Amino acid sequence: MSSSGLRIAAIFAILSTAPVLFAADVPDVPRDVLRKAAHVRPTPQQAAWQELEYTCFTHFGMNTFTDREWGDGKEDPKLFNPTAFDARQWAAACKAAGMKMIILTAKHHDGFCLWPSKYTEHSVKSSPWKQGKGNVVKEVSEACREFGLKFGVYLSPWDRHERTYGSAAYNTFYTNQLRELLTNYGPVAEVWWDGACGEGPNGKRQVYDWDGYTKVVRECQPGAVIFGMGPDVRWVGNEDGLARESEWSVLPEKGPGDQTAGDLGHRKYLLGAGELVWYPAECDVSIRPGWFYHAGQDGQVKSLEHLLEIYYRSVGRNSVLLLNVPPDRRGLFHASDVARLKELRAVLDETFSKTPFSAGLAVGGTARASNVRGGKPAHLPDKILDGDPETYWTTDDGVYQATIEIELGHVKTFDRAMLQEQFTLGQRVERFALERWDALGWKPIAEATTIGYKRLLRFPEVTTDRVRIRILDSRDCPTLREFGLFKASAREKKP
Ligand code: FUL
Repeated sequence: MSSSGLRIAAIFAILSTAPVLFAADVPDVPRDVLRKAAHVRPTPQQAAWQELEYTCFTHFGMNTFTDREWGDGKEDPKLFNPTAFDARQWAAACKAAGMKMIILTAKHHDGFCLWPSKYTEHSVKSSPWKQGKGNVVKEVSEACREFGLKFGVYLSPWDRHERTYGSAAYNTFYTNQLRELLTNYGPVAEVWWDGACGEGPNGKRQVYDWDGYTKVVRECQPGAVIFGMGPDVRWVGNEDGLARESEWSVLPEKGPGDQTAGDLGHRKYLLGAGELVWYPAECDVSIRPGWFYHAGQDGQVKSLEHLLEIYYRSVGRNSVLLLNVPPDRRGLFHASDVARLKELRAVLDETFSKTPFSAGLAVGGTARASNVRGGKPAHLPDKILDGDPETYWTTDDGVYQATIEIELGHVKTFDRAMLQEQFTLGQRVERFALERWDALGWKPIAEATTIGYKRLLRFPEVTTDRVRIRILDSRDCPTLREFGLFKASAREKKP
């Protein structure tokens, strides 16, 4: 590809949307804009969230009992009556699965609240469950703490029950509820806002006060990230759990709640003005066809193969996976879902090292780089094999291509590779290749575009004692934090 072709590819990636929309009219991206993009960094909250990698969504509420996906708000609270509710069973299953957080639907579009909100009667307090004394939010937040998981809340902005919906008064109602959730249940790591919007009983469409809501989150839970209509975490754009081949965490700015910000004109304008922000992708998907539990879908839990595909194309593509597991009418994760989560964990553990940041089959290898920043020991390429996420290899300024050669010590067989950039310094690599040595020279293994927080590569089995990573293009001097080689579990279907 020519260098101007590369620049055009780069702007597609910056915009992180369908290239075809932009092909005709986007000019070359100058190096200074690329460098600027390469230096946009995550906030500490965004960085901590990214490291979670694999998280759980739990859709539980009125719909669980009406067998619906979207309630209309007219449901009788008496229908909510789980027979064996146990948040510890959810948390234990998530923990064993290697998930790091549970995000609970504290309120879905039907407006029924899983905690006894002071601001409505449409909640667990009007249900027969625990004689109206139950509190799902409290029990789930406590179970998360007990099992060492982060806790997050989905408070649907769209509320089909609340009478004030469609007026300014609803914004006060919503912020009151937000405050309740964010002050009474300990640390909240993520607040989840979709843009769902409708008309209230007055026939008017609700105008949400996203800035006001965001202020409440910042004030009550400064450690939390806000998904979707908030400024911290971006929806990947589909509900299949799949990120793009090139998933950039740096994008033109989108103001909180600005629903028009996604259009081409706005993005181009802001890019021209140099407004770039760290806005990483989250991949949400359900383990079943529906977000809520439906007994009729017990036979449709996603297969191991499907979940592995999702894992490689979300966690392995610079995104966080948010996998929904809907509790059933007992208030428990169904046995089929628990079994599938366990199976997925077992296979991932067989394939990848259980030790975080381990280089796997590359442990003990020796690395040489074409360039080391200032020739300093702190940035030598062996830093990518040391299992220490704090250390990293990087090059001198102005170096956009580089090579690291790794001698594995003896012949190894592998079919998976893992690369990480030191993403807290920015996302830079645009294209790279992995190659193996054989008697006749260097042969390609795989080529890909972005790395970001993590890139997982799958390829047919390779046997060699030497590999090399070639950074083919980078927005500024590249960094690599960790690198690993692995042999897939025999239970993984091979590409
Ligand atoms: C959407 C909702 O409309 C769905 O019911 C579900 O909660 C999904 C995760 O987000 O916006």
